Amino acid sequence: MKAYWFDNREIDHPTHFSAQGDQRLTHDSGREVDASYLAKLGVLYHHCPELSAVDAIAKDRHYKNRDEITVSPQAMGNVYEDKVKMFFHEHLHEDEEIRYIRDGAGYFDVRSEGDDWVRIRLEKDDLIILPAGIYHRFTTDENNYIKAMRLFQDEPKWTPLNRGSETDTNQHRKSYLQSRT
Ligand code: KMT
Ligand code: NI
Repeated sequence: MKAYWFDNREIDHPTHFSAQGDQRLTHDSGREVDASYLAKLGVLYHHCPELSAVDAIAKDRHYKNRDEITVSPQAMGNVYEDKVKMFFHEHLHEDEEIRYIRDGAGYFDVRSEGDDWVRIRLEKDDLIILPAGIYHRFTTDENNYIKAMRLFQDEPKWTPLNRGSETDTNQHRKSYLQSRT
């Protein structure tokens, strides 16, 4: 895991720019964000080389279900590009989102207190917990490959609610903002 302030202005690999899509570049401002600031946002990180650690977290938080998803052109075929664009739409969920990376890498961007993006790079064995109500988005990196375990408290219900006037007044959003202060 590495977290840093997202640099909106970055054009870091001009040769890949149009072919790969801007969202998959690093956008690293060089200003790091530490785990304690993530915790302030309600974002929790765990390094889990052993699956037993994931099982313990799942048990502790009353998670009953899980699945595995591979996001890559090989696994998804021609819907891959559309999926990646969809994941990158800023949204929230009314439930916690837990992701455990099994292989490959990707970025979760989360909104800071000042509504700036913090980019969190996750690789194999990284586990992240995003609280309900936080605005976020996801993208693969330039390698276009991530395999992740998704954990669900009950049914796979993590409908993305795209940011807008309705999400700003959503009860889960309000609760999240209250928990952050
Ligand atoms: C999400 O929440 O955007 C996803 O599940 C993306 C794939 S899991 C790394
Ligand atoms: Ni999400």
